[in-house]
Amino acid sequence: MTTASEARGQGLVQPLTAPLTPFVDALPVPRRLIAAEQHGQLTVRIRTAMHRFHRNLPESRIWGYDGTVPGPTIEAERGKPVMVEWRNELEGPLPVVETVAPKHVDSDDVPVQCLPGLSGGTPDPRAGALSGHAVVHLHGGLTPASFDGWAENLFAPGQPAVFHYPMNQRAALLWYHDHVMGVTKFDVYAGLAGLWIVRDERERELGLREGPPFEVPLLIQDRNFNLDDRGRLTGQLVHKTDPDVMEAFAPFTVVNGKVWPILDVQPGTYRLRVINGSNARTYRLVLLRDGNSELERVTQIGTDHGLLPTPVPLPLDGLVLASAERADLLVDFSDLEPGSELILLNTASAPFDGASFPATRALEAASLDGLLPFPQTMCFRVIPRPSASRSIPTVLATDYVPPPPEELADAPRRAIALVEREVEGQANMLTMRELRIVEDNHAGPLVTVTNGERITRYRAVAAHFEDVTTFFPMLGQFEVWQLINLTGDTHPIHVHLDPFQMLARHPIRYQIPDAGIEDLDITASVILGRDPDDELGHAIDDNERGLKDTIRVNPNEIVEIALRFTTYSGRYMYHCHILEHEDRDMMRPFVTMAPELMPFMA
Ligand SMILES: [Cu+2]
Repeated sequence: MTTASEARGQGLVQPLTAPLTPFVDALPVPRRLIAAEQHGQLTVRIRTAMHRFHRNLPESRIWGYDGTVPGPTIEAERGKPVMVEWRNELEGPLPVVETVAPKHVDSDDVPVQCLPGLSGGTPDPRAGALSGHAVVHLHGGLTPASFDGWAENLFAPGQPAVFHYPMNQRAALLWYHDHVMGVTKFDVYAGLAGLWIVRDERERELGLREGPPFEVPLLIQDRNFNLDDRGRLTGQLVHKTDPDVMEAFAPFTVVNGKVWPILDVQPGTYRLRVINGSNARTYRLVLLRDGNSELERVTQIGTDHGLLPTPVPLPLDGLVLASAERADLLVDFSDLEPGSELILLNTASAPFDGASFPATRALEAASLDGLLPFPQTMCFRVIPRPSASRSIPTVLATDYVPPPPEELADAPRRAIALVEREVEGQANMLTMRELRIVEDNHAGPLVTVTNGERITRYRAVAAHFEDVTTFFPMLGQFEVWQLINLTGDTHPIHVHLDPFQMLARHPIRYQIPDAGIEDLDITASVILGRDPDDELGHAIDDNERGLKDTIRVNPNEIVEIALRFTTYSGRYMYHCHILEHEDRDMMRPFVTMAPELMPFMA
């Protein structure tokens, strides 16, 4: 039997029948809130509201900035400060049912995360008691610490918060979202996310599109919904995990607040500002026409913190975006006949571990075991208009400088091990173990990193968010951070404040003895060099060579990044951007320091 979704999915093979029809709702474009039109002074009300995720779904209760999902897109100018009064008017309870299903699969062996409803789980009353504490973080913002949205500095409903954003930073697509300690996964899932675009003269010199119809922001998220007692979708948001998978990977892909929307496009060049705003899901996006990959239509011009030095093609397998990563894309539809349809499809199974999947096989990407029952993301349909393609500039950013090797040679180096620990009767706990080099005669649990003849010995000095702060980077000085992944999944690691640059991905192999992972201590031996069973490329994609604030650290690898904090002193955070990891407990503080204050640190 051919379902409507298969027919509309251009031959896409799906193991489950989609309970919602894809590509029937028009892609919404969030309302623009242009700071210059309001003298840089904005008020955003954080409200409980109703939102319809699909025309065949009842309305859903949500929490949204200005009561919408996504919130309004704030547009700012480089160098022109923006003040936002974030007015918390939330009314509880949390509009999301939180549950842990009792089993990973249902009676038909279908992983429960592929299915709507609670799958036998009971709603968590503690989540149901959440009444709407909030704190807003501008992701990618070069923001003074007081206004960065420290995860514990909350404002309850009725309590005011006025944040100042200097906007002394490159043009880029940022996003603002909730960051409350321990419950970011619920608050963002409930709808608390919006886009923030910084614009500057360089982009205007290049003639890049600004605003509708040719500049289109795409905030991609996954969501799940409850069922009524007759098995019909209710629209109530469900955050469901299971005993095997502690992250929520929801079956329905939502773009700008609609499930599987469709966008009518003119035969011209579009600028798509794409961001993955999902809790946990990584996307590998492929553009298909008549079942064939047409990635060559797409050129990437920018990444997390704005323009790349030169345009780059997408990776052959497709554009990988983990949670919070962004891409600025130019897509050429100019040669297409009216009525042509192109589908943006996701080929990344979940949890994502970096494994490749060829774009040529994209139609077979659906996978129940891979928690990807419905790979379709959205559809573009060409409408009759005169054709107008635009040439793509060959030189983009003129201010991009790679980190100077001589400064890196003397740079302080910090090592962080990403570690997953099983906890009896509870979800696994993920932490970032900050490592300190120890003497050769040190006794006790150690992480050794062997690079050829050289062995570096470390002990863990911090693991949990509330452990002592150990990172005090000096303003103006380059640092090199090594992120050592000792888990089986890819983690998108986000550092607040200034952007950073990718230096290297080193393949590693490692051993952790039984009981080697304790609450703080860890015993592991890490050897640089490829494991024979490791099939990952560990390459740096061209689009990872720009200014990044979130970087994927794949299994069996060490990622090295060069950071330099430039402007603001204070207490900031770095964390995994898989929200279920961040909340449990893959987040750590660091304090940026003016050099003149360092001698006075006790
Ligand atoms: Cu993680």
